[in-house]
Amino acid sequence: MKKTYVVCLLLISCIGFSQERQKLTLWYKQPAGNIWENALPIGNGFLGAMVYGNVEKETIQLNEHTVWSGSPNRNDNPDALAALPMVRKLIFEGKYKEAEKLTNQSIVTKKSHGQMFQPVGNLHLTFEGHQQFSNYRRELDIEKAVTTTTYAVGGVTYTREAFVSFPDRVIVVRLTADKANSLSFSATYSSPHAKKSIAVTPNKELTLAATTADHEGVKGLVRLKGIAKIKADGGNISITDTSVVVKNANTATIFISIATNFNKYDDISGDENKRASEYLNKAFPKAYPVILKGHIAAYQQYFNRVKLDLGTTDAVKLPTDERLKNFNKSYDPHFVTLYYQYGRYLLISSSQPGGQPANLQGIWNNKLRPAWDSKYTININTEMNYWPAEKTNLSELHEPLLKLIRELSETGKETAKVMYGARGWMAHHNTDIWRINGPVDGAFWGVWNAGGGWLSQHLWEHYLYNGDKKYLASVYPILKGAATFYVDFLVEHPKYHWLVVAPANSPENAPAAHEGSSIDAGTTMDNQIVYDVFSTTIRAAEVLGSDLAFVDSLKQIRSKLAPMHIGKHNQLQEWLDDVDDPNDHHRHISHLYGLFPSNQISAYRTPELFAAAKNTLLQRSDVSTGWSMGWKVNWWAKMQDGNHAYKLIQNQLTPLGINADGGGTYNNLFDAHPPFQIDGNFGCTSGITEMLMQSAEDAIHLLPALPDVWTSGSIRGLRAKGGFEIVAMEWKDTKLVKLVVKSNLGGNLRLRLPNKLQLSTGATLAKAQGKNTNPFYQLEEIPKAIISEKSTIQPLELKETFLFDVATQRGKVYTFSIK
Ligand code: FUC
Repeated sequence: MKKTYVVCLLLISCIGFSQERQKLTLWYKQPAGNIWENALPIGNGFLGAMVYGNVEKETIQLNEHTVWSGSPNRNDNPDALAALPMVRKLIFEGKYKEAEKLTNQSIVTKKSHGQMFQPVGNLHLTFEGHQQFSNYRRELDIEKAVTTTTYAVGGVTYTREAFVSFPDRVIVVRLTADKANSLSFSATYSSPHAKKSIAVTPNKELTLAATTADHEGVKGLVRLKGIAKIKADGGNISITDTSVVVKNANTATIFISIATNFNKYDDISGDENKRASEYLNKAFPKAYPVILKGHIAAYQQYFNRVKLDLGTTDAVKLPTDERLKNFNKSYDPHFVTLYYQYGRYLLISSSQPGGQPANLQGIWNNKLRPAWDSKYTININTEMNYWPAEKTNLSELHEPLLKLIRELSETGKETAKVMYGARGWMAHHNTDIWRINGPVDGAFWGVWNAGGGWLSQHLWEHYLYNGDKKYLASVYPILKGAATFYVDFLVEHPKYHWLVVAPANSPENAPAAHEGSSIDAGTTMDNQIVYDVFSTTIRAAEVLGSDLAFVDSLKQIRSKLAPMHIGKHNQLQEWLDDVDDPNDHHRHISHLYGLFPSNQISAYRTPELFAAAKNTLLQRSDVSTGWSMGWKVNWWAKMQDGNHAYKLIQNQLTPLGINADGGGTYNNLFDAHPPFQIDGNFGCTSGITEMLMQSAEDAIHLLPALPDVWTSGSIRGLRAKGGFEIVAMEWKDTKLVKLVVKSNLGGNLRLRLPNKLQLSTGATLAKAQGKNTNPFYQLEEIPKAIISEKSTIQPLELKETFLFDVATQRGKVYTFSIK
């Protein structure tokens, strides 16, 4: 008895510090059935697939990143230019309903409201006689990016593996049986497209050709071609009119290649047949172990950069859907690790250099008409998708978004000119593969015109992490274009006399006083975005040492922007007028853009605004749609409140249907708006990072928001601004005990720590002095907030931290430990 007790104690400590590393897998005891959100996603940024793991009739649902409805098109509304003065006049006179009406008539597009990301179709595998099975398990190993389904029928164990090869650009499905000549199945295609043809060629290729849908007056002209070809060992392969049939094989490998005629947003002259054949013919001769090895190596080159350990408990023994069900009632810190790394997995699988950026569903969609067209909503969702990119060490995967921004800056020049008579470029609140910039969905949503401005900040962020001046010079014209648009578009507010954006809105929300219209001028978020666009353009020009006359005029104009306001409910005002409703629980809290992802609201530099941001967060409440909860994890991390951030993680990691009026998580750990929207996955991964490390202020802040449930843990491989890499970091009993930082760019490393550390040489760290000299840690002086006379706002009490400076050299590694 005594002995067992001791063993148990040992075991508990083993569990706590997880000596035995727990594999990162999503796994289930039952097939997905016909529920898409039970199926498991695989992808390589160009191709995506959902693997159902159904036994008798397996389905592999297929996506390709450029399969979109429509064809090259624009959706500007040139009537806007003539209507603009009147719309502004009505707004400034407080006639919001009328302004909205005129906006709907003359500003909102009369053309496409954006095209749809569409599926390719499905590959079906039918296994006769496999209705009854035992020993079933399906899993997605996110350390290898491979799904595996195993089961037994008639004493034979069958295994199916599937992955989307990164280097070979094909989907590979490997089928094996543990007894010779036991593998028999037939393969067919189906597709929901209206214009399609499915055939089997004499050389036993299963082909699917389709053309995407016409939509909102735009002709569907994307042509896709899918080819599936099977290599079998033993047995034989035959064909029918519609299927390829494998009989009595030992193993079979299916290669699926998909391509389209899409080249670029304005060019669809590619040859989908040639492309699909080329990818297939290159991959097909390769032996399975070779192609698998190449795939895993390419994937792990990204995935393995970050390792997180928050502890492991017995809960890991359960299947993923049960862990999700139990998460709020049990102690399962490893589930957060799994969800965190799943976010990185999903980004690696849906966003690769040369491909399209992750859309609302990443690259996974089975519907011809998906929710919100599964396009790019750029008033939050698309940006959120890329929040984890830099800090979780996936900087290269930011590329598809950065390219989209470049392309929007090309198409958005005409929009700025024809709609608003402005130079530079702009985009409203949505875009699609054709890089539309016009206002869609109606004035309430579409009038917002800061999509380009917000997106442009990603260009600057990429520079702050990597410090590549050549890159900065290449994107400077885009930043400048975003700023130039505002130089021309801002108008003086007749009442407040600041320069403001008009028309504007605070995305998708309306003050009660506006009788249901969202239209306004000088909303807080817009003011913050314009401030950032100007500030980053100024900084970029200064780094590049060019364009200084423009810098000068931008500084002048910037000084006339509206500062932030603290209102009568001690809240950060969403609008220039103090009209916020403290009972408004709207999912968008756009004015907290200034807290995160921007850094204008700071615990250290703007204490009153920081306190007001907290009140706003409390007033808006916690449970909401998936992405909204993901954003809140980041905000509470910025508030340095780990327990509240953790509460939001709990809210988010709740099975669908439990959070009243809110989102949650599907069995395959896809984020639920609902429906599935991938932004929440990415937002939460970003938020968990922000709980452990932040680098937005003048220092790298470690463990800024550790919740009580993660007293001990470790993380490796995070990246911070200024080219610093947190090679390793370990904490015990809430104390940071070990830290290893690599300096890739040199310069002063300023650390904000929860406790004192010493250098591995034993040298004590120098207390930080004055302004951080590191050029990547320069901060703007935020204009003083205007505080309502009715406000009683007081700065919050912050946890004690310790600030140190370490002069670093490029390429060197610095190790710190607790005394
Ligand atoms: C915005 C949000 C919705 C949804 C949609 C894709 O309109 O307000 O919640 O996320 O984008």
